[in-house]
Amino acid sequence: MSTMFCQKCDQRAAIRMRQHRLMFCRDHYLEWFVEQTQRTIERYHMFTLADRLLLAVSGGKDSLALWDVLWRLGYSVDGMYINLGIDGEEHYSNESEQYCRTFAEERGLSLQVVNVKQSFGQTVPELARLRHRSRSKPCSACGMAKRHIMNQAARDGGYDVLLTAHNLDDEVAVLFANTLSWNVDGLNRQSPVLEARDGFVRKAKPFCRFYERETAAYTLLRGIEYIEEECPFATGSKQIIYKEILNKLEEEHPGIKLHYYVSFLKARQQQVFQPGAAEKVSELELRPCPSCGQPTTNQGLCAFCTLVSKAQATK
Ligand code: Q46
Ligand code: ZN
Ligand code: ZN
Repeated sequence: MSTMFCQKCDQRAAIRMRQHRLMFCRDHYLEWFVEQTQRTIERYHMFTLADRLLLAVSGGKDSLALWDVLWRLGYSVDGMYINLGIDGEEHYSNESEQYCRTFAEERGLSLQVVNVKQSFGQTVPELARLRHRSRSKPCSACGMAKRHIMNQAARDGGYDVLLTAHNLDDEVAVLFANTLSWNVDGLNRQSPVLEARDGFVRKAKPFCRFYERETAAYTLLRGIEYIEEECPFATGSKQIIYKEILNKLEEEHPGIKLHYYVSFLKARQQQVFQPGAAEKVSELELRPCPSCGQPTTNQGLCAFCTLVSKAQATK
């Protein structure tokens, strides 16, 4: 194969992005990536330099890459790591925490850590077993706990926006799942930005237009160290299967994932996915949880506090 060169200088290309018809050397790629992040932030009016941002970091490549980019762009962004108490082969949660701590220390950034076992008495897999004894994967309880803890931290800390590092591959996998079941409420809620409402903090996903391959290349070329091990519960998930299918499509049709996502956002903007009657009713019925004060549709405690009180009762 002939040598490929950067489109901006005479260096060898470090990355070729068929979907954008672009090739860059290391330095020009890093520059492009930071510029594109800023463009996405502006395109969707996500936040400004005046906002206080809280970023959910997992120790993985996407969240650490996002923290690095926002820090370089001069945003005021703190990190938040939730230690879920997941073991895996290498004590997955503790190792991930260490990557986040090292990253923050090296750059003088502020990181908050919540250890679920220490704060709520049980690890996430233990809490999940209390909820659904029969299920082998703790993912639904895990997702609920993460959303709850993040929102609480953002509210308590007076942050303007809560950020996550979901990339395009994550977004199209969710979109695919929502389209397969015509989950109109899910489609309506899927957005690069979700405005604050009824006790939920404003949320944004500045990496939503980057392919996973692009965030991986940024982390690698920037020399950011991150946890390579995946959560042991991630294997065999539907999301991974959807990602594989979408990757096959992308191989044949470079750019199709971005097209799928962008066309969806356009349709959403045209209000093709109006919230269903069920969601309208539940919106009206949101009330603060008597224990934590976060919004819930439950009559008494919210789902997370219910689980934690169960855990305390079993001790
Ligand atoms: S939900 Fe499930 Fe993830 Fe929680 S238990 Fe692991 S795979 S970390 S995004
Ligand atoms: Zn170059
Ligand atoms: Zn609660």
